[in-house]
Amino acid sequence: MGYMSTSTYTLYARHNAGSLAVQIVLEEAGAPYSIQWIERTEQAVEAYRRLNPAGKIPALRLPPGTVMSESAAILIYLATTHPAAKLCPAPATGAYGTFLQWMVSLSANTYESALRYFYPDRYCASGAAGAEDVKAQALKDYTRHLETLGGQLRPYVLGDEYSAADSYLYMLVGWYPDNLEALLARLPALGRHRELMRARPAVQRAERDHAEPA
Ligand SMILES: N[C@@H](CCC(=O)N[C@@H](CS)C(=O)NCC(=O)O)C(=O)O
Repeated sequence: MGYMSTSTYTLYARHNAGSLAVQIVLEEAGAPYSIQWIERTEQAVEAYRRLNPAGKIPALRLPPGTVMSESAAILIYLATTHPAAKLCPAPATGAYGTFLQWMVSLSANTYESALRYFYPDRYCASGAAGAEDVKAQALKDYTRHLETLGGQLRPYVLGDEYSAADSYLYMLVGWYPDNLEALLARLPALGRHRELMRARPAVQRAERDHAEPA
């Protein structure tokens, strides 16, 4: 595929997958992009591995031609390289440190527990009973991570400054596999966050595109 330089981004995406937060941030940034949907078939994923050897969604081809993966890294890259969109605090401020902290925590902790919940068999070698245990623990961890951050929203992750961390959190809350209504009732700040996010045109656009086709 090479390092062909273009003026736009290409988002490698899948319906209901981690590319949602990247599309939200591309929309918020007003960045020019196109979407390439990667199907779940073995053949499509095999071809996609030439671009992203891990085979995971999302990946983003940057205008210089580099294809990068890892959702948090992509979001940080976009937020930092589109300063006019104000999707993260200015580097060298304390708030930027807090931004990086939550971006990495959302990826390493919250997203990680979601993956453990949805792919439990990858996390144990002892068959179905073990996978059920992994899944139960993953749900507890998922809940705990959302409680930790949910208790700190004022109303956004960084206080009154909206940032790319909010798109990331919004996506991960949307995947919550247990009783989401009950969670949001218990964590009103998280419920309010969800309402604020849903009112944003960038979120509406990305959600429409990321919905599973009928
Ligand atoms: N750490 C990666 C995780 C990406 C990831 O696992 N994505 C899921 C979709 S949300 C995926 O590609 N799953 C397909 C698979 O693992 O086979 C990131 O943050 O980008």
